[in-house]
Amino acid sequence: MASKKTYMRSIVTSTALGLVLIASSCGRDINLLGDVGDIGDQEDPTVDISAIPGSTSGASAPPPPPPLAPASAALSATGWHASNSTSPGVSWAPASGASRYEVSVGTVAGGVDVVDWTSAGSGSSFSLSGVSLPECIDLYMSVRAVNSGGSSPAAMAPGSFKADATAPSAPVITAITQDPTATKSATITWTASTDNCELSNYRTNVGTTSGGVDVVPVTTIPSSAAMTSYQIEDSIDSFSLSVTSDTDNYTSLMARDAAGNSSTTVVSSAWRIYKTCLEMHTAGVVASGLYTIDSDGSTGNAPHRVSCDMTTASGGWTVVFDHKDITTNLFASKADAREFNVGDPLNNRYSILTKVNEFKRAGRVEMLLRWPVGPACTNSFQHWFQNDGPLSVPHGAVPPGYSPVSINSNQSGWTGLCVSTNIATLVEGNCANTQWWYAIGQVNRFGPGAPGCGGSGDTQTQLLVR
Ligand SMILES: [Ca+2]
Ligand SMILES: [Ca+2]
Ligand SMILES: [Ca+2]
Repeated sequence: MASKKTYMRSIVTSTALGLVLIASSCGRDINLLGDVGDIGDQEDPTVDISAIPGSTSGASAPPPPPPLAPASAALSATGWHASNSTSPGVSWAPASGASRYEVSVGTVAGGVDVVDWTSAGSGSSFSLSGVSLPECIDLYMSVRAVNSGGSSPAAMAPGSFKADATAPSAPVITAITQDPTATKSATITWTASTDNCELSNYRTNVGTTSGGVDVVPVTTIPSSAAMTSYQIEDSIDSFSLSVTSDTDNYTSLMARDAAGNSSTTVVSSAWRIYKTCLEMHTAGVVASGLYTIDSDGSTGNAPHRVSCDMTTASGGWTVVFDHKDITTNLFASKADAREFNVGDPLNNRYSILTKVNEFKRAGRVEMLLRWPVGPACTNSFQHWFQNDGPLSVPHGAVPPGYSPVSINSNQSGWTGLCVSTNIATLVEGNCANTQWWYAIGQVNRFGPGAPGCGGSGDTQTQLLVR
């Protein structure tokens, strides 16, 4: 302590000569004059006089001239900045004579109205932190050099940035349209997100669990700020998609703003390529129309486009045979009538009779044979069960499991459907007798059309199953 007191006396002596000494220790400015009266009885190891510039010279040098401004300054990034408490980095060319630097932020180039000159150390780059920047507007940064003689003019970093630390609102999925195929997702529709600054786009992913990414990883929907619906399609918009049939999928959606902030993620209800129109109907799809199903499940044949009747007799019917304009539009062969124009259910000659057994439930198939345009029985139909599809039932007896539900015509001994032995048609509905009424898959003309419901003038025949 003796040596300490000696140093302090030298300060007092200097004071007597008119010097004012300020020492900085541990980050605190200490007016040593104010401490003089305490010298005799305090122990203050924090003041090291040897570190005070000029303390041993006994005279002050004139202040140096202020340094020149840094020759250049630059922002590490211009444009959107996903923070309002930090700035982008600003860097500069070291200025001769500088002992340290200061940076500022303003709403105009060179401005200090947002963050006034703030110490930036003695290096050549700095990022502000712990500040509160206004969001969404152009902000500009400047740097100046400082020494004990003053400060340089400002060097303005070219360009500007916009702070945005606020995420967009989450989109709200309002509908999911059941229209997936092997290469297309269901269509999701949503209420647009909003952002405090600028909404940029949406990102989406698909998984077999809610929020999952195992089907489609998180991918940006390009140029999509104004979008409110989207259907992911393989090889479109950077997406790669292969949908597995008979498996639930979930589509996730999030919005992003221009700064890259993401909203919370929302997830759709489940969607899938169903096996049958009845499964879709049971899942809540109530609109008749064209859909893709995979009637033999995730393996075997590829999914196929079908027409679903969601209203007749409680709905859920898959059209498996549709023959229009029978008078002039016969099948070329019985083989054609077994399976024709798969995937094109609106064609004048459409048949997936080969797939009927894929629609079995509890060991039997529910069928509906319909004549939409008559003239004999317009829009009337036969509605029944039998154990197997008609291609699996030989002619000669009532098909096993035949069980009528609603039958409009018993002409010529209707019994359900079986393979016909007649050269004119593939399938018929008089399995236990020699007639071939209720013909399906005609290759020869019969009178003005088909022998169908109660006559021979029917020009369109449809078979539906569920
Ligand atoms: Ca924002
Ligand atoms: Ca399949
Ligand atoms: Ca017969």
